[in-house]
Amino acid sequence: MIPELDVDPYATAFFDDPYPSHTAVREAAPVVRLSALGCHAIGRHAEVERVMRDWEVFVSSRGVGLRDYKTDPPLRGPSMILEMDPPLHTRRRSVLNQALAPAVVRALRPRFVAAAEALVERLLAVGEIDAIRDIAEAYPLTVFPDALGMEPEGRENLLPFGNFVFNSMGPDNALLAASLAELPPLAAWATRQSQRDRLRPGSIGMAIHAAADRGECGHDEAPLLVRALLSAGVDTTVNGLGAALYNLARFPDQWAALHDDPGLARGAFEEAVRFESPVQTFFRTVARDTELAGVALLEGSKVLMFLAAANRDPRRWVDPDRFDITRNAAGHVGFGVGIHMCVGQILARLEGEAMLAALARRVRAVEITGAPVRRYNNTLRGLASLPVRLIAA
Ligand code: OVM
Repeated sequence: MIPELDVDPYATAFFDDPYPSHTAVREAAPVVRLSALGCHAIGRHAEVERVMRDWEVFVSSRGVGLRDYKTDPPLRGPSMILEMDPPLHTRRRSVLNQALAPAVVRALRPRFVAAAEALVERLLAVGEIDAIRDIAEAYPLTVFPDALGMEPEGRENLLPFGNFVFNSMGPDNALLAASLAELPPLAAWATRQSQRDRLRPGSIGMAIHAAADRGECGHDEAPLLVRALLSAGVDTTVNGLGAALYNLARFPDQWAALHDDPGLARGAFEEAVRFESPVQTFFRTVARDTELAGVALLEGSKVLMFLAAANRDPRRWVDPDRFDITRNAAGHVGFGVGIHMCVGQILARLEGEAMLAALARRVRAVEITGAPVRRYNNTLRGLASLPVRLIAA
């Protein structure tokens, strides 16, 4: 018998404190049923990794949210890459891999570092700031669209558009309704901004259009691949950076360690992604009858993967609830695993490292000066506001 749990991962009480529920899912069994959603769920690191690696049985093409595209039409054009299986996925993935290749990202580094250092100087002059609005949002909102080659106008659409994309993977709740209400102009903007004539020569976006010129993908596919980067590339990084800042502020010994050795910046960002899991959940759909950890799963079953629970599974991590920037966080599933593993991860890590290193060098301590405010989203975990005081070194 599969344990049936009364856990609703889209309830406000869950968003406010998901950890007891994560533990309940993880400790009940390798596979559980969630009565609130009528689907299966997994919360242990081993099973999450196994399901993500087995893309032939646990497919993405029927949607990586709660909806099964076989019976429920997608709310957005299904992603050209995230919600595709091989062989279609493989060709498009290689286009994005090249557009975001290590050499491309390496060339961006000086600009990203300079932008982070300039931002820290401006913020130190102010002193009391909102770490979410003024750092976690402000920094990715300049360097990422610049690298993508976007025009300056319309960037205020990026966060609400991403908010919709990640709400769309959950149930038909109030969060989704609010996102859908503001969607039409956002979607029109994202489509326009992805066209070749809106992108700067030499940019990541233009590299995707150039791949179409070489026949590596269709001219109809290129703007949709640019659009996928607009969908997936900003809110994720904002919440990753926000997670790092929140936990470094909550645990002053960790900030002190980072200030003593700014070389820990990269590890601090990785640990924040493990510890807070900005992307909390993704689904797969069972394409043919199968078995997982001794449990029979029928074709058409939706499986909810609690990435955040796997990232704190005591079977995998020593002292998992401790935020420790010196730990080796490699192997977390916050960027996914296997063929769909985050295509922008080196860009995300560059943003995280550059910003945290710039802060580490110039800021001795960060004091939380007001109540943090949570931002609710069906897939993303993060704050809307974190008032802090920066203490200069
Ligand atoms: C996409 C897409 C959208 C949201 C998230 C994502 C985390 C990908 O459109 O391809 O990956």
